[in-house]
Amino acid sequence: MRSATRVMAGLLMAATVMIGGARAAEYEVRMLDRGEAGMMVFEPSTLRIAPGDSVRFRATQPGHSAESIPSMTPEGAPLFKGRLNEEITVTFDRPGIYGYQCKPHYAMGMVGVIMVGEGEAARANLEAARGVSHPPRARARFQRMFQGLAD
Ligand SMILES: [Cu+2]
Repeated sequence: MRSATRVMAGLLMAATVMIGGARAAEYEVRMLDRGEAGMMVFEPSTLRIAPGDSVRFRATQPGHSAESIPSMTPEGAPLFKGRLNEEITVTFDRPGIYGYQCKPHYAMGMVGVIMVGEGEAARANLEAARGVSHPPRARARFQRMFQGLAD
């Protein structure tokens, strides 16, 4: 049952939409009090997407938000900032690493990373993003996420 649900979620996340003739995907990140990685999480907390794809931050449970961490955003890319309980959809046009947080639960480690694009362009700000300092729980989760993006 659990795995069937996951497969369905995966199919939904991979649903593609047509934008100006190019195929762009829309992904979903849920904001949760409790997930597979523990308390106060974005799920999935790591995404690899293509330029032009968008991510919908779902207010699955109340009390959360999604907003950019400016020091973990590619140079020149727009910042996003959802209010508490707000569901936002963000389109990522510029390649690179995007770190984001839930404002109320940043110190509890409610953070996530989106890698846009592939190769050099996607990693242009990787070292800068990895070098940003955070409270201990956020730091620990970011470290695991960056390990997952290393290959
Ligand atoms: Cu939160």
